[in-house]
Amino acid sequence: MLTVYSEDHRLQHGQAELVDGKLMPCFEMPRRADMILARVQETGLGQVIEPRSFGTEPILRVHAPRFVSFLEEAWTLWTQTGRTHDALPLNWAVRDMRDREPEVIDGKLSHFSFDAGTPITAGTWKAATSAVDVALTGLAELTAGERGVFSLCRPPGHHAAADYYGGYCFLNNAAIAAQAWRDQGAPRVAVLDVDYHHGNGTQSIFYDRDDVFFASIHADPLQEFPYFLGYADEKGTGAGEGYNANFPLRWGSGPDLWFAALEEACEAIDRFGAEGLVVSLGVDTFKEDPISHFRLDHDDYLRMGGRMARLGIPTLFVMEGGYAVEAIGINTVNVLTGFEQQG
Ligand code: OKP
Ligand code: ZN
Repeated sequence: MLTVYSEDHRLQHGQAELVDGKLMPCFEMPRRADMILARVQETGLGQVIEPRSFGTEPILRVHAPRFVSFLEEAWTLWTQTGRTHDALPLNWAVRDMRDREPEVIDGKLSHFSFDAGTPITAGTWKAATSAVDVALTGLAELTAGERGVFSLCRPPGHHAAADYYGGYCFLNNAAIAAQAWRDQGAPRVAVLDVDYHHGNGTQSIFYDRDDVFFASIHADPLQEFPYFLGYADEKGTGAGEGYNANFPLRWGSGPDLWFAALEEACEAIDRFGAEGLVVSLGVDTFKEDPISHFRLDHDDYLRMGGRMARLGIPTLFVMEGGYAVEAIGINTVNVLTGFEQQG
């Protein structure tokens, strides 16, 4: 299988995120991608290629122009106020408060985000746009005839919605690829999100549409981030009704419950009749993940890839989460190997 990878991911290396009421070193770090790339190379998965540049047009098919400009300018505006450390927001609009974009950068950070775990740094824009190029280059290889392609995106994307960032995500790599696939003529695209956390951004982007089916298996939002989206009764709205499927699982869930959900998700994708599949591939479902509470083991990732392959449609794997850094390469490449081994 081809892997698309860019060194530009290194430009996103935040100092700290707010967790447990304390500023802690970021779980989402460059070493994650290094470990995955090393495993791709040591297993001989296939060629590793660099991304081509697609510019902002495909990004603007998914994200709001004001939001994209904000991401591009945020670091400059932040440093103009004399600060050189990472930019983190501090408070948010809830319920009856106003949906306004403030003039000052601190207010803008609040307006365009939903958590304090996602630092904007000097290199964030470059790294985030490069991750989009990695996803779109993977798509181009797929439509040129590959059966499966691995886009080793970093930073991840599935928590980013049309006009807000958070959960270590700035631009929604998977959603941008799915939209580009539609724009290139695929009538129906499915996004299958197997990251431990709900893909709230991707769900939000396609929630009212019947041309992109979204299915997500994740920790119950009653117990886990992002808390406010990802419930089983979210099935889509308007034309999109019936085209969104959530499979929340309780903390402590292991392979039995997880693969039962995967079976249901895959059957729904089959019925939908997708011509293409985008997998939001997070491996934070691993039993030793430091921020998660599922119990998948190394071999489960092989089985996961095998089941995805049986859908029998061109598949773009887009990297999302996974924070057990020593195991992230093994688990990720196991999914890809499992996919390849399934005829
Ligand atoms: C991003 B991806 C940990 C706090 C959770 C946000 C997690 C974002 C995960 N106790 N902070 O879906 O892997
Ligand atoms: Zn995750």
